[in-house]
Amino acid sequence: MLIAMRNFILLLLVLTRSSFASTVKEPLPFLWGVGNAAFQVEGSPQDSDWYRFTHKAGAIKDGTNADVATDFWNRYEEDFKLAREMGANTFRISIAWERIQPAADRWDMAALAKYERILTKMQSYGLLPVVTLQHFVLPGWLADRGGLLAKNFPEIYTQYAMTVMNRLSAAPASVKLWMTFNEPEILVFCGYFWSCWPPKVYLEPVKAVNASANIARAHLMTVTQLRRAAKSKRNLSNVQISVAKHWTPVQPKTNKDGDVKAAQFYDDMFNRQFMDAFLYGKIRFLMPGKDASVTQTIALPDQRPGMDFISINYYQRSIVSKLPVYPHYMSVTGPGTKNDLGWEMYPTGLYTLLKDVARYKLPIMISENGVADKTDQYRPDFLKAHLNALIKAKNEGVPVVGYLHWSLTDNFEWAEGLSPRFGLVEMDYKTLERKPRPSYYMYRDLIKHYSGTMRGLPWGFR
Ligand code: GCO
Repeated sequence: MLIAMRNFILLLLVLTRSSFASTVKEPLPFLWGVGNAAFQVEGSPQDSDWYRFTHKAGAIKDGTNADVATDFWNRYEEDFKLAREMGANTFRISIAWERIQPAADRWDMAALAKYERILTKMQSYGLLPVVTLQHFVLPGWLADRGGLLAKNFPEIYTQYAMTVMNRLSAAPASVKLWMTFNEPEILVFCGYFWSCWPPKVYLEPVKAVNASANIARAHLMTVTQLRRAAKSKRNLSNVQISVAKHWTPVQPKTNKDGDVKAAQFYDDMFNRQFMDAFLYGKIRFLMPGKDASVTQTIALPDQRPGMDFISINYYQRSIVSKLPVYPHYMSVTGPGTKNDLGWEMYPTGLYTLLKDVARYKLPIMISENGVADKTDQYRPDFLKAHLNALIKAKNEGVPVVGYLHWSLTDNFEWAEGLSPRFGLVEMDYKTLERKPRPSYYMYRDLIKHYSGTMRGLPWGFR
């Protein structure tokens, strides 16, 4: 009798649960994870603007390149295993556009199938995939046509993005969390203003605003097509999309009017104008300089915001002052202790920005946060302090849904080369051996400690 009753109760539970699940979104767990990007880890590169750049004499500070990197293209399973053993439940990667579309009129289905295998393997380790469609790198043929400024860039990008999402949102890869671009503002500023990355032009504000507008148009066009397609295609119906936005909390150097105004301008130019474009279709890009502005409004379907969640990469704050000469502002790192790249470590900034970004009233994922620290002298405390800041904001009601540390392993740090070490796991680039640092174990313990208390929020797709 007892057994029959127990079975009846169990059956009842299953029935209520499944009918409930079909009407209410189940919360995802809090996302604990790590992230990387194709060019920085995969190795075996194809023709791209960055491949060409890394093979130019003197372009990369330490003279290294990303031809092998961590060989993630072949060794991804080792990294999934390490992430899983650390207790992570999420792993962010990016797709190399130049592999999928090696020429304007050629699509490489074998490369797409390889990503499908990588993502399926990832999930067999209990890791939820977060996938970035463009993380700084453009195919060589597109760079030849002008890169971000190419004629029809938004259409070209959208065709690529939809091809990838159509395939990889379906089983077996079943990716539901996507980012169209990584750090568009860094891409634009480094390419057209500060002259650090390809196409490496210096102080070209008109090109910078046009490139920003093209990225925003590409994002909005992709979101529009995705939402239209989602009405009839099941695999796309519960996809969530965002842009990984680098966000720097901005502070004026002094209370003087000039510094305060310069800081406001910098904050708008670097942080807010991008959010207004991606969320509301309000393309209003301004850079210092005559004629350096673009304005346009793009209507979004169903009046929904153009991002389903907010995704933030946080590294440091910016201290801004007025400059008497062009570009009329100067931004420097803060006064606190610096990491190996000279960036201030400032956990309070994570709290400040979360409180600020809460204004957009969407779930917020910290999609990057980490530190260049070769000897791992700072990383364990860095992790603790940043997670404390995150939890403080979450406890005060900010809808934070995840934290992805940058990065699981050391990797290729763009124009700086292989020297900066961002990994919880140290890379021996000669043997490609992966050796967990003390901070790997610290993150494992922190995940374990917080997992019991950190609840997910009712967002997501299940
Ligand atoms: C960026 C990128 C990463 C970097 C990381 C450390 O912010 O530049 O998203 O590719 O490697 O941020 O600088």
